[in-house]
Amino acid sequence: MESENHNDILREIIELMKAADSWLVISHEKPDGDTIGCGTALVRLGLRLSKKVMFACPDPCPYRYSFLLDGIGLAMSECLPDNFPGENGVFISVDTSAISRSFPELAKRPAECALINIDHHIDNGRYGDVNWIDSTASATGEMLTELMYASPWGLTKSEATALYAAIVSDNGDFRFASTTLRSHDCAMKLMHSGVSPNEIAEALESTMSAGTLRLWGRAMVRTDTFADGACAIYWLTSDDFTETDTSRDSTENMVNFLLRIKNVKLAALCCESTESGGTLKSVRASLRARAPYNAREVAAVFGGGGHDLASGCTIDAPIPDAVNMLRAEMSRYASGIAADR
Ligand SMILES: [Mn+2]
Repeated sequence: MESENHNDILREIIELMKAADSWLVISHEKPDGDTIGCGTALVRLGLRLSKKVMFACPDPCPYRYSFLLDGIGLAMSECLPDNFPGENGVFISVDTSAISRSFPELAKRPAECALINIDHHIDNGRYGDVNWIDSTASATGEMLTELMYASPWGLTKSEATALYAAIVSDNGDFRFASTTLRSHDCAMKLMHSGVSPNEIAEALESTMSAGTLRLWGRAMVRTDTFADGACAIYWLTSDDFTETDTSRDSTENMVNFLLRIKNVKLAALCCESTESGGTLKSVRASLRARAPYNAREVAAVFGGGGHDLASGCTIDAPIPDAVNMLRAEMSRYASGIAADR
């Protein structure tokens, strides 16, 4: 039953993409490797099929993923382009759980253009006209690999490279709990299309600036463990970013490092927002968990969301207060888990 639905929805999406003259591909804010990899794969496919295609991404692409834009940078836009995708066009959002996480004005899109929503976030708001949501996929890149394989279009090496980068950046190089047989099956398919895992690893891993390493050092010396060693937290102020000449891009995957501490099951990185020009600064928190701990439940207390093991939230408070509030909530959560045992 489930696989029939799966095939039906793949067929429906492929038909919509085939019939449209233009595609407007949409990513989420603060783009990560999954949304950039999926978006650029679709742009490359669209160009190959002679579609008019644009990739709208609300924030700049992190330097780490800039190699995925080689040759297609002109198709990038930081706003929703006017009159695009046009009359016979579709919107395709990738890895985006809510319209508010990309372009809120998409809610007022022209009725004749369908929005195809492809995502693996369990809390996806199903805001599209067609919604393919699969929270068992370790990355939206897995879903797009399957879509491409089910289509008559095939996959070029550069499209496959973008999807492979999407997958490994979301499932921690096949190390996170989200990794399944299906993840490796997708990797095999992508290697059949010419992907070189080594080339991609080099492109992704050897892109750190010295400033980024200094930034990580500033967080690491503040490592604080609590709740009998089950929780860990560290934080960065906006001065840390300024003085190391870095931005929030430089914190990708930083929070995962805390889970390397023995027995830590819930970890958080708090970053003072460098964007708000006003005096009231907010704090962006990234959370990671190891089962049975659930990062999404903790983020939800502060109005955030995400996956069970990886989530985030924004706390409108100065950084010392935000860190204290989050630490208190993590402690409360950890003692609840301990009491259940
Ligand atoms: Mn993702």
